[in-house]
Amino acid sequence: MAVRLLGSSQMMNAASSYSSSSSRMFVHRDNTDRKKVTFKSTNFSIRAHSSSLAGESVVTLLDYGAGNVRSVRNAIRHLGYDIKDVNTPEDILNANRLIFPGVGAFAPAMDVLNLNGWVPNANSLEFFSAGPLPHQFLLGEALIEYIKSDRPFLGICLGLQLLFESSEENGPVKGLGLIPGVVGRFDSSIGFRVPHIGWHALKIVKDSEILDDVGDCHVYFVHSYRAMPSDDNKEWISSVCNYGEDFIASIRRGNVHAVQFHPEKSGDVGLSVLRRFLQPTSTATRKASSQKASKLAKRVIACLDVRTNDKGDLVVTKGDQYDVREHTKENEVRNLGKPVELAQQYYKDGADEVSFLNITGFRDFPLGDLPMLQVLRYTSENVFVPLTVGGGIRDFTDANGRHYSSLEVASEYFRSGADKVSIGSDAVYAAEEYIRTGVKTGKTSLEQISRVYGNQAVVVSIDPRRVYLKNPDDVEFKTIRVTNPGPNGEEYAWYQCTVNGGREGRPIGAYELAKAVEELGAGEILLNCIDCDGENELYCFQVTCLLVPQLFSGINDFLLSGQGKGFDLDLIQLVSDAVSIPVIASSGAGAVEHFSDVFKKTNASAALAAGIFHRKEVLFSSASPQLFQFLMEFMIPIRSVKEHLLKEGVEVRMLTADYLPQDVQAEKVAAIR
Ligand code: 1PR
Repeated sequence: MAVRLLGSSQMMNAASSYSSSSSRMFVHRDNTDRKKVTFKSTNFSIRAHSSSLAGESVVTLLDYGAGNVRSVRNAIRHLGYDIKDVNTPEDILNANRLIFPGVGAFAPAMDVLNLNGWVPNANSLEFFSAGPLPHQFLLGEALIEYIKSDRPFLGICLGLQLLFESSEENGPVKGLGLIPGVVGRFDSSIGFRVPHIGWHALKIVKDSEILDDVGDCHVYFVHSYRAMPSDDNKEWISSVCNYGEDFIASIRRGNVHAVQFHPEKSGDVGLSVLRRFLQPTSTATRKASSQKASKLAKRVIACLDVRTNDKGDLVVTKGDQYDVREHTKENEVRNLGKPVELAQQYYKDGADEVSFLNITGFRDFPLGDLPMLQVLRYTSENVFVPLTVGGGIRDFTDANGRHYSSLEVASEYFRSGADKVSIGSDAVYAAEEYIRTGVKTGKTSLEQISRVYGNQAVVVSIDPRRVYLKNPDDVEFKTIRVTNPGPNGEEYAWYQCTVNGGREGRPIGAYELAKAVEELGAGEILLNCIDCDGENELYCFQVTCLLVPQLFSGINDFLLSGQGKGFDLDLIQLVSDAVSIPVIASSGAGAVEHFSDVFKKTNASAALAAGIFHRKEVLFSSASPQLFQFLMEFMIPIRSVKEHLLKEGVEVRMLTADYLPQDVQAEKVAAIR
């Protein structure tokens, strides 16, 4: 019997039904009272042999279809390698180099390793789940044997955790048992936000060739569980990180490597980790590491609001308080460029993440919007930082009466290259219902997607408007005393959530919504503010500077001095205090100081901006070639923002290319003036 799978919850069923008829496994119950399968001892000998497919340019990939492995595939291909997928235990034993990018949760991943193979299907996987065994070994047994024989292996994220004895995730659940230790959850009670999402520098504790290019650079992590260093496992550890406590960031023993971070999402540095694994003979020298303590870096995220314009083209647009139409006779949708090109540009400029928001998703069906899926596919081929996509994630019935679940919509986004999905309107309805009934139905899009893909893959996008009050007791929602009084001298406000792109106000506050969605499974909050969205004084000033050349030299000073109104700090602090998951501050950035303000005055983990990054694109296209070159090199807002943050003592991830010595910069400027 074959079981057709869409996600990891189905994998659990597949594994359970197989285990009951298999004589090769023990079956036991753990404290979750869920049927579990574990390996018999693996005292057998498997002779690995080379397959003609496993040539030097081929990498074997163990992908069981539970999340976005497209990025790992893209990164491997980007480095010039072909991929052979594992379908059977023999494929593991025949590999020359094996990469295991574990995704999803620990228990379902172990359940898959307790199977003895699968056959790929166009959009999902069909697993052999019972009946006569078509293969001699289980996948996990083959994996243990492969690793024990010191063959080239790279585990990524869950692919590291599964090597340990067990995990507390939905458990305890037994792991492969190769490394002593238990994988546990980060402790959010000590003031650290969980999941641990973002860029962190490593403390390298032993020579691990694949980390030779990393030095002090930051790499990208996203996880809620971690393995801890101990005397029993210290021989394995090659680097650690500190997030409230030390955790294992990578291991190395002989040819066996595993990393808790995501090299495929860590930009050029991450690609170099993969390259060094794939070409271990590379002679490049090791980059020095200062070993200085690193905190989780604050993230700077570029956001692209995407929609189809009146001509039918998918464009990046940007509204002012969500109004994206030009105030001209034609009333066209503001067109700021092409989504794939802009995303690539921001990646090169140093954006820590890129978000696409399909802003007409509330009325259009995203799976009917194939261009958006294409945008994701193309972008993920060349952009090696996390990609989030939002807009229209909800259940939908099309004109032919076919029903699509929000999980199917999200799955399609993940398969197309998204690392996270962002839910707006549907999360508001789910939170309202949850607050009203106090019952988690498990059926909302938020709950379903986070159950299958993990809460780190689910962002809730909140679109509130500030409502001023004379008296804080006038509403049933959480109010704040505002820093700047309202138009009639009001000293208080609450933040009313909206749906449908800000068109409809709902009877729920941002504070209440944030708390409810955290309980329902959100891993992160994207906190917009309609009142602050899309400040454009900076753009006007830049245009003026170009038209009046004498002012040109003032642009950089202006960028560093700031003119826009900035983030709504009251709102951001209100919501960050409500939850223990990371909060992304959004809306209103118009100057570099706004970023340092938001990081110094609130507990935001990341700051997202759109207008400040896009508008130079329009501006630059009218510049002379020399001026264009100058602007591109020195007026990159993302770089300016990060340099400013660094100067202000805020830890951020910098590109290695950003550290251009001052004299080289001065020479370049002189050459074009
Ligand atoms: O409700 O699940 O379909 O999701 C719709 C998503 O689209 C939501 O995340 C919602 O915020 C977004 N959205 C809907 N309409 C608009 C619009 O602009 N007309 N854009 C819209 C929201 C906010 C950010 C923006 C920041 C930073 N835009 O995307 O980029 O505010 O801008 P700034 O730096 O220029 O101030 P669903």
